[in-house]
Amino acid sequence: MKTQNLHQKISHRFIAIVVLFSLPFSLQAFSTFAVADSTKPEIVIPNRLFKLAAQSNVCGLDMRFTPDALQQNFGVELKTPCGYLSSKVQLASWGRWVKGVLVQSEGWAILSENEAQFEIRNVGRFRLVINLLDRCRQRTQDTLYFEIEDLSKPTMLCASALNLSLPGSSGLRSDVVTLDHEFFNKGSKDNCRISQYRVRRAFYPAVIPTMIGAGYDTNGDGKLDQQDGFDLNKDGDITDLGEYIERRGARYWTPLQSQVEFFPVDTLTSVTVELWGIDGVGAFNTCKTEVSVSSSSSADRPNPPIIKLPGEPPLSRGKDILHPNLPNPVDKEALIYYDLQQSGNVEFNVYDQQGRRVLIRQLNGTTGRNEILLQRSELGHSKGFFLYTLRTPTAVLVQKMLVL
Ligand SMILES: [Ca+2]
Ligand SMILES: [Ca+2]
Ligand SMILES: [Ca+2]
Repeated sequence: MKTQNLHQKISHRFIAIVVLFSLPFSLQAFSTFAVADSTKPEIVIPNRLFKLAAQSNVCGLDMRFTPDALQQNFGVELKTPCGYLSSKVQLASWGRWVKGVLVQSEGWAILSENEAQFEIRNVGRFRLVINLLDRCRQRTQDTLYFEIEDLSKPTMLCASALNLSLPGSSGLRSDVVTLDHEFFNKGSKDNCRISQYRVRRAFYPAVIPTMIGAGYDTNGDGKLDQQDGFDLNKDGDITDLGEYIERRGARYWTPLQSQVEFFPVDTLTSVTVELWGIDGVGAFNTCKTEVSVSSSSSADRPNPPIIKLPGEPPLSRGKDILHPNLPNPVDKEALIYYDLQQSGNVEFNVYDQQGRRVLIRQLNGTTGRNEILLQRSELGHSKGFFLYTLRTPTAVLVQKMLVL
């Protein structure tokens, strides 16, 4: 390209010299001729619409607008047969933003004029007007558009395990503690901003009567399932956005709401709470925390649960733990808890008595309590003792189970 420009430059000069020495033109006539002859600078834009991803740490992009950066980011070529003098850009956003908040939704708002680099601090549509000036003082202007999209999920941080004491003052129904999402959140963030926080809690079948009493059986059929929920985003549908009661393994989860409740019946187990953060484009992420519930009044403690459940082991602190399966021996299904000190990928394997691996699962474990639900049918037809292992980022843990 440079050689070509040089070549063109030389041929222009050659024509000028020939004109100057061979023809009796006046100086006025020559200058008019020279301007008319030089080729205008050209801005080659192969595409006019671009999609760019916002940086994961900020809601926007740090952009440079030098010729090299324009070429690299947008494939723009600046052609100046007469010699490059300068290129300047005007950057505008669709709508006006102040500190990440949209204050005017329509119209182009100019963000920068003639700056070689600029820190864009919002997402959305942008217009870039390029002005190219060559050494013959000829200008060309062209425009391209790009959109910066937020593709980064929120980073969720949950409060460390909580010990919660119920007031226990005036009977079962009033002995309830309600905590909102802020209570569990200890500084979650997003590259843009988290538009919604939601929270839900796990419960075992033994807690169903209490949950029904607390109003979670929204269709009033005496059962808790996916038909029950709260239409938080008011689209007439409770099957979206975790607005329904969900069963995962041995536990149920309440719909996502702005707050969660703890009841006297919770004094029997620790309660896992899940906090959700949803950013402006609907990308979400979650974290979990454990709540141990105690009641200050023994008179308010509930009767033993109607359905006998195997006790959930206490959460381990200080090292990764693979707990014994519940129940043991295994008849139809088994629940296996494991505790991690740090979230990460873990591998779960089950081996039969001959040492053959009969099951492998790659799991994404979170800090604190995790669970694996195992179906008897997944283990083939063998009976007797099986070994199961969990490979965590820091340890390989082994347990034994008896399968009927
Ligand atoms: Ca985001
Ligand atoms: Ca129901
Ligand atoms: Ca809905």
